[in-house]
Amino acid sequence: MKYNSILLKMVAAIIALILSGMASSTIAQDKVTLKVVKADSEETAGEDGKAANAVDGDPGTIWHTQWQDTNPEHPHEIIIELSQPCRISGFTYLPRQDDSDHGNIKDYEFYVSNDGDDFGKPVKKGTFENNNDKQTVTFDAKQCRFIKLKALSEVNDLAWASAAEIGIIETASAGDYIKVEIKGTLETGLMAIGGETTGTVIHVKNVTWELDLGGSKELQESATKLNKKTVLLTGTYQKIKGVEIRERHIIKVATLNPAGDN
Ligand SMILES: [Ca+2]
Repeated sequence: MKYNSILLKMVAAIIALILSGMASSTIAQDKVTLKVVKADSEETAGEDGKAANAVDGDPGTIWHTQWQDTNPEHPHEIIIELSQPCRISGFTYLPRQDDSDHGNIKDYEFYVSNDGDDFGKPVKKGTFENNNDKQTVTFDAKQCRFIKLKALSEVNDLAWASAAEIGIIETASAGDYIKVEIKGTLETGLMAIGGETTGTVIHVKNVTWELDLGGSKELQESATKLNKKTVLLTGTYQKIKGVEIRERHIIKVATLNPAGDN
């Protein structure tokens, strides 16, 4: 009897390990997308130079400041919103890829912001190379929701600014996280949440959270030992894109301890 129960526990632990591997292999972080929220000027009559072209992923389309009826002077600026707050360590500027250099930015300032209003001082100032290669500018990582590229001058000292694509460089630890401390009932074993199978969950009142034990043997052992028990755990909350359901709410566990039975 005793031997059987030990064997069962070992099998359960192995299943939990396999499931945690399956769960982490089917998840993918939300990709950050960019949206232009403001540009001081855009040419939409003489050509399709709308600001949104700077983030449409197509090197063949450009943002270009007005040139048909009026030629507003520098500085020019474009403000871009990220689909989620992000840690970035730089940005990229792809000049227009046709045979013109009109609007190619020479001197620039780059800003970041959390609210889209207060951009403070530039995180970087510089001068782009005078060619149409993609230019990458890096700086110490900054958390932000908005970026602003300000053009101070043009390669031929003309009035315009243009861009084929503007992008961001996300740092490895991209995205926001929320630290959590949860007391609830742990459950390990094969179960389904909205069509997804998962290995370990915690029930708190009527809410069930998926747990990511990060492949830690120690945490797996604790989870097996604490099955159906009241536990206190700490970790970080993440929203992850699911395969069968749109969003999965997952707690990446840092510590897992018994909280006394009740
Ligand atoms: Ca484009």
